[in-house]
Amino acid sequence: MDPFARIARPATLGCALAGVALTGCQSETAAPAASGRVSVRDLMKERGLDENDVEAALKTYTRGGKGDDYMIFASGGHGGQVLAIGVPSMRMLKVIGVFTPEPWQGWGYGSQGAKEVLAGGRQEGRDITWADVHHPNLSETEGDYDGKYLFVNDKSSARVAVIDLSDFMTKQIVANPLIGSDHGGAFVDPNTNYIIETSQYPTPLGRDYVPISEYATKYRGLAMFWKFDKQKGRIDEKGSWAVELPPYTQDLADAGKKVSDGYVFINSFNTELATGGILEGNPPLESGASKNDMDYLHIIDWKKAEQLVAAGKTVEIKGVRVLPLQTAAEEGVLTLVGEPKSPHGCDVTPDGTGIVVGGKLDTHATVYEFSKIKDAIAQKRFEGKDAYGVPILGFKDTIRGQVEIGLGPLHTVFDDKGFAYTSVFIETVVAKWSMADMKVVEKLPVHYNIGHIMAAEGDTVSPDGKWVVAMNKMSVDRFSNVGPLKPQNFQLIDASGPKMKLLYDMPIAIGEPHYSQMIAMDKLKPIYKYDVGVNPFTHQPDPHRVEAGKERIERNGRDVHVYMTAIRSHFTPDRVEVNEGDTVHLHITSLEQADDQVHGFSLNMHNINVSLEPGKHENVTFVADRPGVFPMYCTEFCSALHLEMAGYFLVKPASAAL
Ligand code: RUQ
Ligand code: CUA
Repeated sequence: MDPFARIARPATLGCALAGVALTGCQSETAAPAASGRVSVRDLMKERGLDENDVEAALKTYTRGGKGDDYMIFASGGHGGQVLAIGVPSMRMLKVIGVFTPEPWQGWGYGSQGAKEVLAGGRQEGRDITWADVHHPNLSETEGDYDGKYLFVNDKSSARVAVIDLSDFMTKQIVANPLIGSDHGGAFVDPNTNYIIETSQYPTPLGRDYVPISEYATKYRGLAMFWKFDKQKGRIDEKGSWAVELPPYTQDLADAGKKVSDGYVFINSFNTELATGGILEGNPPLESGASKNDMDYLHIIDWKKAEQLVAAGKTVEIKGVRVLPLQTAAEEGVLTLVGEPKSPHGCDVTPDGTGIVVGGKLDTHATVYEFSKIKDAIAQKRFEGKDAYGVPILGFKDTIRGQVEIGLGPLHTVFDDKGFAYTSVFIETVVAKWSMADMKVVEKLPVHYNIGHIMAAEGDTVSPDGKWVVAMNKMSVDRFSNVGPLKPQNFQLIDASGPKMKLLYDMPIAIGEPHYSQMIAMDKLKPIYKYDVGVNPFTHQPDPHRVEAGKERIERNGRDVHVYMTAIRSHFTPDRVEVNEGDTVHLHITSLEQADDQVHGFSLNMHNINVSLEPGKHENVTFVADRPGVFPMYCTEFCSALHLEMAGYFLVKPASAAL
């Protein structure tokens, strides 16, 4: 049956909705709503909607029970997490706990597995429980998203996390011991051999004290190549290495693909080496860093670097093998080329032949031609060397051309029809331009001040087109006011037609997202449940898993092991009594196998809450250092008798135990 048969179709509406499946376009008068339904025209009038609004609604509305076509993985900014969002509905599907404790997922509230992952993110033994999450990147196979893993960086503490997309859980965090911040990264080469992380603000490598007057000689940048073991789904820290870079402030970066596979391109600013010092009478860092007309695009031949590392041409700093700057410069690993001042985005085209750089203080997008870069390096056609001995290629010698974009171009993404889309911060528009003509064909205003931009499968060798998302820094008046701190605004753009069309505003209520990637939903194959007793962090049956009927409490000196199961609607055992000062080890297995039958285990006064998805096994260790009576209960409304899913944890005072 025509779903619109019972909806009156005013002629103006039906005809105006090009591409929308309203049948017929004859002049009809609004039929009285015999069924009791309101006519679309009346609804529009009542809610003050025009035809554009209705088209946008029909293109994004997703009925309950119907999934989305794409998933966005967006950085959660200061929230320290990653957001999963459906497209086109723009429904928030999950906030994945990454660098920051997240109680719903039991992330950082007792789970031994989560504790170990979060411990990987310690810097020099310090817990850092927030992160400035910037750039999620999906794992790739031959330049295409394979739907297996997601990597993301923490700019503030120079860390990288690995998220397993089989269960949407963070499985590893590594902390870079050499640098004080990162920004380029986490991005991958086309076969995810490496997760690449490049520094932002230079420091002495290892962050030890060196007076800032020695900035030029002792402070450095870094490109870290985290070796990824695809079999294990883990970063192999021992197999990882780095390339030392000059103390320019390296910024965004991308890996080459297809013809340019084997190379990495990194933007930089502050090639002036400004270090601030306002009170000392210097210009602020921002103006000191914007004097030169050109900064440097860094070109790293990582396959060559890999060989030199294997040949032992590295020095070890804080346990990391580092290819020294001088070696990188002399051996042709590192080459520079000028780029218009203070660039930001650095994006390799889907075919790998071009590198698009957007300059915040330049109105152009500059496209470098990879084959020209390669020729110039091969023929040693250098214009000179920088102060660190790194060869510099000629700007004119290596570019394909420049596109006049507008004020403040930042990032560029691509579609399947040869168009590029550049975010333009100051002008607050998306500029769509033709890569063949190097000309802007359309500008679409967005609200407001777009930072990053993302397209469906936009960073792969075969983008899908269809959808573009503007990730706007401000929302100002787009939503009801929630006080001075306002959400940022994701705007969904239909990019399938000849003209871009703005469809939907989505507030992001947790931190400032920077980058995101959008993957076709059919590439993701998350599991529905764990086999009973599986530890998600090892994917193996846990050695402490508990079978039904084998629940027990075992004491071994001052260690008490509680082997517990959870199933609707009880924990077994539901009474645990220990002595003050005992170390308690909870081993809890969920015996559930039905979809979405989740329990949670919380313990009063102990800051403990773990999530028990179907089949999952969790271990929790703590010291019972406070005598008393503490209810424990299930934190998920799992059944009619959910409130009854509870028990008591009793700690006998040391005095009474004697
Ligand atoms: S960066 S927009 Cu990491 Cu462009 Cu923020
Ligand atoms: Cu189990 Cu509520």
